[in-house]
Amino acid sequence: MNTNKYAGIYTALLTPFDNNNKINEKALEKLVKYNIDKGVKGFYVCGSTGEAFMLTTDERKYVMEIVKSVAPNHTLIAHIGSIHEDEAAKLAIQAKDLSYDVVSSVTPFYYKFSFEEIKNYYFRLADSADLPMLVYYIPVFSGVSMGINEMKSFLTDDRFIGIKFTSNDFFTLEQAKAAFPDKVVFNGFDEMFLAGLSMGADGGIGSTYNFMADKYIKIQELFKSGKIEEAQQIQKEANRITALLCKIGVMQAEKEVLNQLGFDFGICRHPFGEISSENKEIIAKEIVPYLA
Ligand code: MN9
Repeated sequence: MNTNKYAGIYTALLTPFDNNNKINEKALEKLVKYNIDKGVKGFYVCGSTGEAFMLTTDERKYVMEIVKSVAPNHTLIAHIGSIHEDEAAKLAIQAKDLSYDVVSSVTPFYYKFSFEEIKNYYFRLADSADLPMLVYYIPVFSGVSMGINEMKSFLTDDRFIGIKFTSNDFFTLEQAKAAFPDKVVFNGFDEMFLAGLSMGADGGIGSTYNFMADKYIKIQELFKSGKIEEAQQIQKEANRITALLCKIGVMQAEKEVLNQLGFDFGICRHPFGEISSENKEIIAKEIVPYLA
């Protein structure tokens, strides 16, 4: 069974904006406290879900500061990834200054970088951060696919603690965990959390955790005690909701859920659009009443 010190459930925080499109500090503080009360192990800060690539470097630093101020004793992972490598390095240093536990980066995207270039990007950042590095693997968004051999080139290095694995290639996940049992692997697709656990994931990092962390904590507990059917039942309940979120637009819908729960998260930044009143109605009737 997993005993990795990083194992557990981490909320991939959404970023709240006010009516002037500025970061809403109070709303973020409230959500972090709410997730702490639910029992999460920590937070993944400014990842895809946090609209990282639509924030300035200063805004990313500001979000990191807010989260640290409310959760000083939780495990905090700063996503610092950017294809502007100097900005990523700057964020890495800021994460260190703010006493974050781990830095993480998406694989550099958009241009078709070679694996050698990708590797050098990570190694340079791992050095500038002087913090443990978690590779953020998300081929569907980044366009970068890796197999076990590519993953090995990170996991054999002491500076790398593991992988945030947002892919349904569970065979590779299993191979990574089998070859490196002491490294941490986080499941990235919430709707497949139980599957990820069964193939060796040590926990999960997810966007639907913002308001359903309790469900994933429970799934992991049940999995550990061998109560698989009960775990499946909760995964199924969560997935009914996640399917609706995906249909509407995941992050836009998640912010609307939080708004309806009283968190004042506003809307996503452009180019994301607003969701329709019909979809708000669906969220009110088919999602919000089912959240604890
Ligand atoms: O942080 C999230 N990944 C992305 C993880 O948004 C790309 C997931 O939580 C998904 O939003 C979720 C729905 O597909 O699993």
